Amino acid sequence: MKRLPRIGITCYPSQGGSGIVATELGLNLARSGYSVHFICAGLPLRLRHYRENVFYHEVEVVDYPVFQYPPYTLSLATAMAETAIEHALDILHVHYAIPHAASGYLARQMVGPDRLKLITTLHGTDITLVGQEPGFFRMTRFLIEQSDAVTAVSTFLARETRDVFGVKRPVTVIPNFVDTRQFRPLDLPDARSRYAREGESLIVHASNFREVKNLPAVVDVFAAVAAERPARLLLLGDGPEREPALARLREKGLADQVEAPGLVEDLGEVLPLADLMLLPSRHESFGLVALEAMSCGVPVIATDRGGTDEFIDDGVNGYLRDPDDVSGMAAAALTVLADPGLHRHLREEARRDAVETFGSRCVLKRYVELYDQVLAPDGLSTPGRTTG
Ligand code: GMT
Repeated sequence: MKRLPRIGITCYPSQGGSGIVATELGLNLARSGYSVHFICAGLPLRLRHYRENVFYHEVEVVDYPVFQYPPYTLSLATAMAETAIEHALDILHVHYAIPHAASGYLARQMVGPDRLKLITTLHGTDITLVGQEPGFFRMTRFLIEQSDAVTAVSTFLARETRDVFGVKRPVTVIPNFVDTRQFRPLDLPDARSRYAREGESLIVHASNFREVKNLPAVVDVFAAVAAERPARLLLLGDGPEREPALARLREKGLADQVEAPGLVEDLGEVLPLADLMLLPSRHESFGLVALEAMSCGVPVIATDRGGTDEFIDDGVNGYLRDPDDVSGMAAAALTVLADPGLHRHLREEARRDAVETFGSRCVLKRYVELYDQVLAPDGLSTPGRTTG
């Protein structure tokens, strides 16, 4: 019997969506019998417990007084190559191009391009922001072209990759997915009462609190809603914009209507307690947390910039608004919160779409098909095509 490919996965271990997607992908593959080796700078957030077929290799970054900066990319490349040789990996699947695709490229060259394939999954700012920095542009384009396969988490991101970098190679769209058993509707009045009193609407925002998440809009929309009806805001996650957001809430006299517990590992237990999610990002290539909320039956008012319209249907299972349209977002929130029938309808539609189209099982088989194509004798790609 043909053995299943052995997969190495590299991702950022932090709370960002790319690390979550990579970890969930690896865990699902391991459940299906694949050996999955995570090669990362730290233990990914959702990889805390022992699981069969899952292996974790922490990258030790070598420092030396002569280095101005410790060369993480090179230590990662070495760890990838050593793991690939020792465990006979077939594929390195890297998430977030910079610098993971560079390390993967080096590792593949060290091991031998016939023995080890490189798949790069693009997640967002690796293409829309960081990858376009003049200091990274040429390198990002080179890595996209040199990978054996490239995937993007939305059609928007695949288009952006082709338009901005002028690459001709195929970029396969494999959308993000959600474990619909872990993220499911729950009716838990006791748990909810930790965050909101009887009669109060509970509005949630969850992110890594970076500038792109547009926290001022979260605060302003919440302020507009709270001016009209009893409401509380639940801020989940942590990052540089968390303190400024809390300060803005204090300035508006809303400090005692906010709960900000920081990073919550079991998001699937908390999201279903909310009535509505706000995700007014400056842009989102996908917006995984919005899909997780929808899977919990929580409608989302999300940014209309990026790939959110690939799973949010405005007015049907949530709302899409311009990130600067605070009054539009507040109006949508007030409409849905004031109308239990509409709210129920949105909740049901959100859950249904998450289950039917974006459940792990539907989406993961597309990664498996890609692995098989990349490993097929005639392969998928022709690394080396450059556009100058
Ligand atoms: O690109 C980023 O900002 C980082 C990345 C992350 O690690 O959170 O986020 C991106 O990847 C997620 C998972 O695929 C997507 O759901 C997010 O939309 C995307 N972030 C942005 O496009 C801003």
